[in-house]
Amino acid sequence: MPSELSAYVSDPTPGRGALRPARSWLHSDAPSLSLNGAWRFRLSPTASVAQDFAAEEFDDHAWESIPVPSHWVLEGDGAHGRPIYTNIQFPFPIDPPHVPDENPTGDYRRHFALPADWSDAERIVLRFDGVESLFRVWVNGVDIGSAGGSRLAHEFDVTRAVRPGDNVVAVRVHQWSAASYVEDQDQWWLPGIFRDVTLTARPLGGIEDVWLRTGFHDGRGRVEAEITAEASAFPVTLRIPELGVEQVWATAADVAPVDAGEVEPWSAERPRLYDATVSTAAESIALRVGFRTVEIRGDRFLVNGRRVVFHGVNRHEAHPVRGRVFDEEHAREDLARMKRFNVNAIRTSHYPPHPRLLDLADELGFWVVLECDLETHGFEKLGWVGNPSDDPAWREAYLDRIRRTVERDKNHPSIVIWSLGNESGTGSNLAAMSAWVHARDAERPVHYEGDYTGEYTDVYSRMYASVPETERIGTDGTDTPLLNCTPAQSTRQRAKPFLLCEYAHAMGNGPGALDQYEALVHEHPRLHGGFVWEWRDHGILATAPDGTAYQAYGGDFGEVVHDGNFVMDGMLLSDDVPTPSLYEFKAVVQPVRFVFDGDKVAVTNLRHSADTSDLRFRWRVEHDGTPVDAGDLEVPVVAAGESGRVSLPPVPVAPEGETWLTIDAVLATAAPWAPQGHVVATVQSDRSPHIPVPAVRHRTGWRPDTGTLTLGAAEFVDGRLVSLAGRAVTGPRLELFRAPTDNDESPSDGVEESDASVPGVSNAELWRRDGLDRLTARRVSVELPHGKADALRTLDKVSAANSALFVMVESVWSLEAGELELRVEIEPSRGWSTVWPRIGIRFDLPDGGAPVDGAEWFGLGPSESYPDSLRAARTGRFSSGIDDLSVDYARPQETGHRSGLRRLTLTSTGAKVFRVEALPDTHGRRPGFTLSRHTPQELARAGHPYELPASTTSRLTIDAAQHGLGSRSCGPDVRPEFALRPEARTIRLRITAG
Ligand code: IPT
Repeated sequence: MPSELSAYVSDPTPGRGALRPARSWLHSDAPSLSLNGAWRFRLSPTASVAQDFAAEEFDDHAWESIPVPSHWVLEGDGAHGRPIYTNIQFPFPIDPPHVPDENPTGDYRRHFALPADWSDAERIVLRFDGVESLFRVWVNGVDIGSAGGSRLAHEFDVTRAVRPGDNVVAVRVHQWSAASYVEDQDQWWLPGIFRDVTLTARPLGGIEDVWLRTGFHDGRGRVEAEITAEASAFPVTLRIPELGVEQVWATAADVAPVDAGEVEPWSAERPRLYDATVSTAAESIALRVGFRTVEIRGDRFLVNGRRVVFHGVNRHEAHPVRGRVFDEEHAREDLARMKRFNVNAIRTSHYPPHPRLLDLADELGFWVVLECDLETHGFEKLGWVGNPSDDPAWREAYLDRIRRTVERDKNHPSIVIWSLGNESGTGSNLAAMSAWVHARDAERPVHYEGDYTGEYTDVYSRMYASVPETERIGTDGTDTPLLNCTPAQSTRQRAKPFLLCEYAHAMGNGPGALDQYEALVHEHPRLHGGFVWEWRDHGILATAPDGTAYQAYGGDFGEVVHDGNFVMDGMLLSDDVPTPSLYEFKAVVQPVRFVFDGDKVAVTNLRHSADTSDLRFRWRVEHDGTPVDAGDLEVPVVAAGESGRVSLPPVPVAPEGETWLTIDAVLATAAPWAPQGHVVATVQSDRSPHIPVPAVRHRTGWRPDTGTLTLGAAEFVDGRLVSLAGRAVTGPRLELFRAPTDNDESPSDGVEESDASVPGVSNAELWRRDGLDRLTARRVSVELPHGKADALRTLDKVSAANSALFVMVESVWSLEAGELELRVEIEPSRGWSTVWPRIGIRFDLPDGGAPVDGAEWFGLGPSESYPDSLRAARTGRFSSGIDDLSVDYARPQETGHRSGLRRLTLTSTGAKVFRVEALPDTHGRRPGFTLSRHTPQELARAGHPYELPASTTSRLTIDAAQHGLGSRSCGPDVRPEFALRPEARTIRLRITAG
């Protein structure tokens, strides 16, 4: 590569010619022209292509057309290279600041007509809101400048280059550049002009920039304005019509704080905005201001004087078709969905989103941690040697990034914390960024997780701390120093508010323990909650060889290095489908909590500042899941932080069966993000009288026997079940295996808290070593009772090839009061040393004309649930088709377990096939069930849903127990109390036909 070019591509300092300082993304009435749309495009494999294309007269008619904004790798059906997914790894040699000669380079051209009435503009400015990663601009062949900083805005003065009538703009974009070293976020590498391109006419006497800091003190609003404009632009007028504010500043020196009088404050819960304008004779800027004051007092993070608890998510910009290209309608719907699931905060991981997103956050109401576009994670494997964060050669690049970040979005009330970036080690350049923020915006605290010891940040932050570690952070007087801290540094960090900038890794089926983290927040006020990793999967819509559409992840595009499905770790699937974890999150963080006390219930409002006047309370009573009574519960308005006790209605109790009282807090009127009646919080109370469980009938006098036998709905041949309710059945067989979840498959050693895990070896690997996925059985005996043939007893020894470990399985089929009962005793041998995924029995139900394709049950539902993720599950009656019982995780894995089963009816095209009643064991524990088209072994073998074999056999698994989910794919394993250790278990079922 010619050295001049190489010097350009590998220059850490951020381009040249772009306007500085950066400024706000403003809604101005100055004329502007969107240059979004079709551009001419040519892709070259290297950066060293002739630059003649920049000339005005260059003939581009043979070039193809590409939409702007877009990523070129997602356009043209694979003709423009393909997306690359890496987490920490750099997809090119670590040779900073150099990048490979193979550097895909996109050349873009388009014409535009300069509006005739722009001739009196003072300046014409060309703005790029996002280009990945380094680009250079020419207008009419005139070299304008260059810029790096992919998710940041760059503006250029093109006044001298444009002319009335037709103009040509040419842009060259390199996929790799020095900037790539500081943009190593865990996401797809997606080059191109992926945000808006806009030309604006800056009027003479216009407003360059404005910053309205709108504080809230003692019920009054206060506006501190910073106006950037030429002296000749004055007077400048601030208007907030609704508040009667009309303030004219004759000169820049006159600009002074304005008392806006009594106002309603802005909060994430009541996002009250006031329309404001700031105008000169030549230009008017429209803003929507929210009054709020951010403050740290001791170890509390306060807004408007009240502690904030973040029930947040990490939000990347990801879409299966558009990649990081913003779509306002989709973004709004996504944010509304967050609100419906009780999400109140967003960390913009790990870069500023499209600027419009912050307007939506202001409007819908979120606490936002706005993060700079910065990550150098790939240097970790070098022990951070050469890390740009501590290299003065990169200082200006870091400062440029944070300036562009803060300046662009500074007006938003939703932004309450600035974050310097993510996973960039530590060093003086980060400290310099923080110093710059402190000097520029003294009001909003600075966050950066990598500052473990708290040298330059205002809040203490960690990611993936375990529950006990988080508790230690919230507690004083423990001897254990905090991570990477001396005792003195620990004391410094404990003096600050704490948040988990990432926790509860939501990859695949999981996470568990959300409720344990939540409980800590209410016990230790220093803990301010956190941000689940992450909101959504980043799948890219692709087509399998057989034509099936699927969500692609790392490796699906033939990448040389990649990180597989680690990019699929959201609570939302790529196609916007909420996973059970999102329901769990919603239930765990619900802002209203209930505690029952006899015929009273205490209703506690855990919100930041909003009272409950927007809610209505409804109750209902169900007998064995069937509604018998319902009504409204009169709850007086409860202020934030307060509780109210109210009397419950008389609850009709069923003489037999279960009685459950459910209370829902619902929206009294529609909100911008949910309809009237939307359920915000739910609680259930078990009002059942004691229900005796029929005792196991003790039988003696068994004798070896085989032959054909019918017991109720079951038929046996040689002691083997062959049919149930007239349908062929195979099994039941012992099932100890589940298709490993991403957490089960993780070898990560973040396991200090669990007694069962082996650091560096995944649980799934241990299960495979023990052969749990390939158990075989040997029938030891088949017996019938002496006399009446009303029972059958079998004994099996279950074990795996080349293993001496075994499990004895004793099954007793009998008729009890005319009903068929199956009691299975599962008895492990000595020597099993790992956790087990499940202890269950599996029935395979072949098609038989019409497959078993649905379930109706009374138990926990409607979604799947596991021991450490049970809070969203409620007791009731539910029904579902077989396909909707499983979640389409991007990599097939364990799914569909429904806990707390009482009764289950399997159906086939709507007709009842047979009914299973699950009796609790002597400890009162109930089994769960899974109905699936696939065996765990089949699921475990498939990398994507389309790889699953076609199946007409339905598999019913009844589990005495399941292992928890945990968060080990990036974080702690299943907590010991939810880990399933090998143990003796009993399953008791009553089975009836139809
Ligand atoms: C953490 C990253 O900050 C985040 O971007 C994502 O990669 C997440 O992990 C895992 O999905 S860093 C990790 C080393 C804790």
